[in-house]
Amino acid sequence: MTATIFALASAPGRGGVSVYRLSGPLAGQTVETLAGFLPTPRMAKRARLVHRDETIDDGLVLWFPSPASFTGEDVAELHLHGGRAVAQALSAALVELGLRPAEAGEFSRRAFQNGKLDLTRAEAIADLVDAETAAQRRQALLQLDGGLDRLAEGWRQDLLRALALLEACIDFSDEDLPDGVIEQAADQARALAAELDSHLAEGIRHERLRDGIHVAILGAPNAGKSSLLNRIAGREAAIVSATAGTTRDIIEIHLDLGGWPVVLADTAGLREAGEEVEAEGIRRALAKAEAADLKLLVFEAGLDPDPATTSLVGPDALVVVNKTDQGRPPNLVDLPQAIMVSARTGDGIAQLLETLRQQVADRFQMTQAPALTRSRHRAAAQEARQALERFDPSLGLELAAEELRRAAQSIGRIAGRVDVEDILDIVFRDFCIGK
Ligand SMILES: Nc1nc2c(ncn2[C@@H]2O[C@H](COP(=O)(O)OP(=O)(O)O)[C@@H](O)[C@H]2O)c(=O)[nH]1
Ligand SMILES: [Mg+2]
Repeated sequence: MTATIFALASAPGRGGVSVYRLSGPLAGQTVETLAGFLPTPRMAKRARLVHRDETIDDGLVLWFPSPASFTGEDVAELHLHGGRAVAQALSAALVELGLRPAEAGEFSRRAFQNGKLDLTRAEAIADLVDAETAAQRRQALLQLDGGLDRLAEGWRQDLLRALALLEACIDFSDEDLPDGVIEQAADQARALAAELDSHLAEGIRHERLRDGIHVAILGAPNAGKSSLLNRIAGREAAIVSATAGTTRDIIEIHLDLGGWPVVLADTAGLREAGEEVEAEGIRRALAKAEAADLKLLVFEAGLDPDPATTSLVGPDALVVVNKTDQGRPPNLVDLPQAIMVSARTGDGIAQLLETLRQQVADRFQMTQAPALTRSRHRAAAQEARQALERFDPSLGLELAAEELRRAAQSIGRIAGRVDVEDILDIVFRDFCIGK
């Protein structure tokens, strides 16, 4: 028999309400034992929960009989006073009554297995729980709405239709077939390939939105990169030192920039390395610059722009001139649209952040929804794309049909319609307990 599981589904502060969720065959019987009754389905009812003549708490109980519940199983919810003693007494009682604590993601996993959620919606729940900014929340809600599931299922149906056309050609002899059937299948495959290309191109940006948009701070040693990061972070996140070359590792802070999730990374100074550790820092700084979505290039007012940093000026870089508080005029030869700041006094930082926000918004404003938001989705779409690349009816109908079958299989993996066991662990691994 399936185990009945329970978990604290909310994490309240002191004085808050704790919601416990129970799911499985023992859920109803457990509520009856503790509350003395089973409430009308989906109606909250006040109850005193008693176990072995000891009152655990006075709260609300809800009853969601199978199949109309989140997991599709019998589900009960107990809304109790938040507090450690209540949690301890309840957990002990539930375990004694034969339930066990749920593992991370186990409720969603059961919902998926009972056909209540497809994988993209399950992932959207995890994303919503993790969403830290408005843009991430909106993206998660779109996916929770089933947009990606419908999109992928539409692609899969297109592939299955094209496959059916080809199979008809294989099964019947030439003379029985209406003209143009093979061409029709080939047209469908071509159209789908083009659509996959456009979604794959945009998918990277959606993944970035999910994971955070990466901005690297680069510049010569002592230009004030670490001070700038600290000023933006509002705390001592990076070690600032008057000795050149002290930032040897990468320090990152996460920002909510007007709704956009930004990961801002400090780096070591760009110059000839004096010692081995520093050389490694510079190597990492350049790798970070390469991988970043945007770069903040920091120059020091009054000094000639150093060639290493100047070489990084480009459309994905913002030029910042720091230490404007020292009264030395900025040397702006070859530096377009520089933003003047002082990490020391905070002057210009608001304008820098606003410019950065605009750049991020310009780049990441999405045109395509729903979207491939995870590398898992992209990998599946890419596999399908490769199968369509190989698809060529002129090389033999059986071979061509096989490629369509492969493409449909890959696309089916996005929503979890095929090869389910392989991907379940990957998907539910990152969930939190109680979801
Ligand atoms: N006057 C002034 N000094 C600054 C400013 N920003 C940084 N510094 C100083 O410049 C030195 C190097 O700063 P740091 O942030 O470690 O530079 P990094 O090597 O680019 O990370 C430190 O002594 C800072 O106090 C600024 O805006 N004005
Ligand atoms: Mg530094």
